[in-house]
Amino acid sequence: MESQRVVAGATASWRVAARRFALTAPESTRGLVHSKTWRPFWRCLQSTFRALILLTLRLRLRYHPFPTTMNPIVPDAQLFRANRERLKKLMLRNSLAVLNANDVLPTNADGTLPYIPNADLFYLTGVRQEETILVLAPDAFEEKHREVLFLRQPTEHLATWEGHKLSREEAQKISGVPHVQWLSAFPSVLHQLMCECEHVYLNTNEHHRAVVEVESRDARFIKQCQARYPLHHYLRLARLMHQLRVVKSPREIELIKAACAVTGRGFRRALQCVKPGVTEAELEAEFAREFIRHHAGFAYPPIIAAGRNSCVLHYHQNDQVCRAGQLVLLDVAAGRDQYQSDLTRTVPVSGRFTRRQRRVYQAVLRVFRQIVQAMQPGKTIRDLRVEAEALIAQECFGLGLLKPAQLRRRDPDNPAVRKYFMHGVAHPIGLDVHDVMYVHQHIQPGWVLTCEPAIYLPDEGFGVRLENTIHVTDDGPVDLMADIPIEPDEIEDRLNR
Ligand SMILES: [Mn+2]
Repeated sequence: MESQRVVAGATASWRVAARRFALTAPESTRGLVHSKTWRPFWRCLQSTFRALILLTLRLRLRYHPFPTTMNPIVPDAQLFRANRERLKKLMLRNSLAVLNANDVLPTNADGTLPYIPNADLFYLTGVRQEETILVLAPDAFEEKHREVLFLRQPTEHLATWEGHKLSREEAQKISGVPHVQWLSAFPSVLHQLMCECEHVYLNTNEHHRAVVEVESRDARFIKQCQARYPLHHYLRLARLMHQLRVVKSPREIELIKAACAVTGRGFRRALQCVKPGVTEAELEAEFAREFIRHHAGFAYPPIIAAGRNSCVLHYHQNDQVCRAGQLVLLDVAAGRDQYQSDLTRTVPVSGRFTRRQRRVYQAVLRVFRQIVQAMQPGKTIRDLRVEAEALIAQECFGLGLLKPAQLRRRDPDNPAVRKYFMHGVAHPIGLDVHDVMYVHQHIQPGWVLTCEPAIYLPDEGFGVRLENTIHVTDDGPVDLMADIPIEPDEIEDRLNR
């Protein structure tokens, strides 16, 4: 919006300049630069150029242009409007839902962590600005109360210190929410709606692995709301959000694909630098360069783990030297426009796998392919894990790691294979890397899952994990990272170019 205003302003001053030019055209061109008549013209020309430069910068920053070779899709109001419609269909009659933005989290002194928008609020509005509130009341008496977005009111002071804040028109354009108000209007609108409605959906973090030690904005709001209106029927919005978010629409798939494409670029770039003596940090920097250039970021803290470090599941130190003969595990992927991807490759630092490394690599790759094929609607994530454990146990037998007796002794809660493969084989991914779902849910078409089998051999100084982002469809699984090298020959070829 602002950039359009800049253009409009520039065009207007250009017109004034042109008119002045027409009036003074007969004058000799000799005195052009110095003449008083011409000065306004030059000034206008200058400001037009300045406006054009600003416009270019602003477009680059705000609208994330993408090279034409990559998918140019960006999330838009159509997506968020459709998401709200899907949610409203699940809400009880005469109900209200309120969603709050995440807090800006403090660090030390006056520092703050980089802002992470609330995924549910983004899913329903596309707005990534702090302090935003969304209210949905599909059956509200007043039409203007059925969908309302509340924003922090922009001020000169905020503009100077923090930069641009959304205008009401901009928020309306991004989200498609018809009514956008400043936060100061929220208490009275809320009170009116609370007096009308019976059921209230509020948001909590119900991710099955979430460890929440700080109180979120939503959690504070729940306390305030229940204290002020204790007799309403309160419901869990998370139950509905999980149900919706786990099934991705075609538009969301395009967005995840765009993130996968940036991940592929980063991996190919990092491969060019893998050689004995390179540090894990230098490889991380190669990924970062490629991601940032393409308006993306790390989807999660990258794991760049050489040698034995590859057996540390959440290794984030990334500061060791990669040595000849070692493998380096790269669990690094990009997130873009809030949509995430997840990739792991394990590559030989010297450019060639040893025989043993290659055997283990191919064992993991076989399991990877079988589990991708096993990603069919109707199964649960747990089913996939059980299948993966059985396959990896067989491979471990082939590799001389497990004995036949260990294979026969079946303890479903603690199979012998967990010594070499101790984590899950799949998780949903989307707005969050470990996206929301309920563990008992059956996989449906539209789910996007990672497939990440591994074999860890700390005693031998290496582990191998391979991971891609997979789209489950009616016609079978589609590997959204099928173009990213995974065959050991191709990895070696690239390393030796
Ligand atoms: Mn993963």
